[in-house]
Amino acid sequence: MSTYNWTSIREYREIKFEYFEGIAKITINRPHKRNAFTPLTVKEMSEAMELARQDERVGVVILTGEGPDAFCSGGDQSVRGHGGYIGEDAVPRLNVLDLQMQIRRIPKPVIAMVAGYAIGGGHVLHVVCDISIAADNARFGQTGPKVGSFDGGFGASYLARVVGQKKAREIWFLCDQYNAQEALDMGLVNKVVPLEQLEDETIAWCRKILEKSPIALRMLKASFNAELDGQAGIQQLAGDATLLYYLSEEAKEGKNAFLEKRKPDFSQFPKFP
Ligand code: S0N
Repeated sequence: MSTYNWTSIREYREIKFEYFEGIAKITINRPHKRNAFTPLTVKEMSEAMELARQDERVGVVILTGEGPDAFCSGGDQSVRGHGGYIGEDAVPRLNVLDLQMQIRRIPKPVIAMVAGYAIGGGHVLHVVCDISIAADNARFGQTGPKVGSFDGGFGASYLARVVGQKKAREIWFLCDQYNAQEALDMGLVNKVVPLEQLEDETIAWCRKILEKSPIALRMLKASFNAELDGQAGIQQLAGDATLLYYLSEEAKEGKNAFLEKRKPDFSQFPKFP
């Protein structure tokens, strides 16, 4: 039970989406299934993530699961069909891959608040978050080769950047589970706290982040991503450079000159070394 005054931003069927003092919280709300996700869960998370991105009040996003038993146990195997997970429209999807991209591209830090199991596709979700804070009951692992699936995208390559090639291969090839201390030791999470302190600790990290320069945070996130994300990473970083340029008098001179039907005067601006 949270002691913070979260207010609901929008009602959903399989997630909760709430706001408190600059923080958006997205909670997978299927505790009876250890917070396994269906196509609808992912669709709702995706919409909430986009709303959090567009909301100028929001400086940081928390991703979590309802209850103490699980952050997320991955794709709901009971709706896994021929070519993906089957939703109400009977179409098979792997839409969690789009959500992973959104988590990486939202220009605000995303913190995974992990109690209980972070397994399979649920483990990948915490891996792609910028920061992971774990309760002491957290357990981490991949199950793909055991249940007939694999995530060869961020779930493999980015995991290897986080914990190293040997450890990432061990995690996927053996499908073992790791406790919170083991996760901390391999650099898979940033901090481990007693379960009852998990939300307090996460909010404290959010508040420290919210004190910082939003543009500096945005540029840092894009910079960390750029190398691994290739052309898409460069596009994000370059887009942010354009955003900054748009804020300058130099760029405004170009726009103003066009609107005033005159020749732009860029001579007044410094030619930095
Ligand atoms: C999480 C585990 C270890 C918890 O064990 P515990 O505490 O003993 O609880 P259980 O009794 O096992 O579970 C309680 C109830 O919850 C149901 N449940 C749990 N997890 C799932 C799940 N993933 N899907 C459906 N139901 C689930 C249990 O069945 C039980 O229900 P009842 O009480 O009715 O019996 C343990 O539960 C566990 O190991 N779970 C399975 C973990 C797993 O293998 N997940 C799937 C891994 N794969 C993915 O996530 C793929 C994701 C994906 O979309 C993808 C992405 C990119 C590329 C490819 C893919 C792809 O799918 O292939």
